[in-house]
Amino acid sequence: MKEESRVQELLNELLPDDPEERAKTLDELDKLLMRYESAIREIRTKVEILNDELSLTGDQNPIASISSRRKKLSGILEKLKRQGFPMTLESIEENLTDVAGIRIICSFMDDIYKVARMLQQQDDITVITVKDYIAKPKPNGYRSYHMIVEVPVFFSNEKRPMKVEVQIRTIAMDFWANLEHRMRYKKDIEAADEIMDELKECAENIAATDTKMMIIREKIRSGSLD
Ligand code: 0O2
Repeated sequence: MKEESRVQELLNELLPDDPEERAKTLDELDKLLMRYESAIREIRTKVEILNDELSLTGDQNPIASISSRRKKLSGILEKLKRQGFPMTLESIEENLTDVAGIRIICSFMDDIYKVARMLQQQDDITVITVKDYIAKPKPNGYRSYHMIVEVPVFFSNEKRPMKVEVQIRTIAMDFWANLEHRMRYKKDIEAADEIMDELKECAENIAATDTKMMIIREKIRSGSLD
């Protein structure tokens, strides 16, 4: 089935038949997606402010880069369907935690925890879940620090708590995850087991290098006069 008609089919499941109700629900859907985009902006601004402040106190840009994305409508509907959740707007907010996503890339491993702690301490942020795949890597070698947080977003006549998935990892972990992600979505790949073993080995090497880079940074710091 063509992608477009598949999305339309899923959308039809979510939308009521009555034309007036249908238009109303479409409007609400637009608003919901806008709220997720606003939530991303809230978290992104918080992270940028932290980075500016940490840079001033001598930490030299602990954050290398920030990227964010709002899941596409097709991805949202597919995930609801795949996981057997009701095809409703309420169900999106209740059951999906990764509609809004932000990825923070740090140079050094300890900066990951510093940034995570600073976000967690902000009193308008509610931490829903934390998955520390750095302390406990996935069997394939995946390392990253994940949090689902809720942040209030203020609109003209209401305040809405919105969920955002925050992923924090080093440049090297991100390099690895991007390549592994490509592998995961490639079907019928030859020598898949061998590649997975090689990726696992790279993940271990990357973890060792990340640790060593922190040690070298400390040596440089303590050896410098400022
Ligand atoms: P995509 O294609 O990146 O969006 P969830 O499926 O999110 O409801 P889960 O899987 O328990 O629940 O959440 P988890 O473990 O926090 O993973 C969320 C996201 O982290 C994934 O989203 C990936 O982006 C990333 N991730 C997790 N495990 C791996 C991994 O082994 N390799 C890589 N490259 N990325 C990983 P999606 O929706 O699964 O995928």
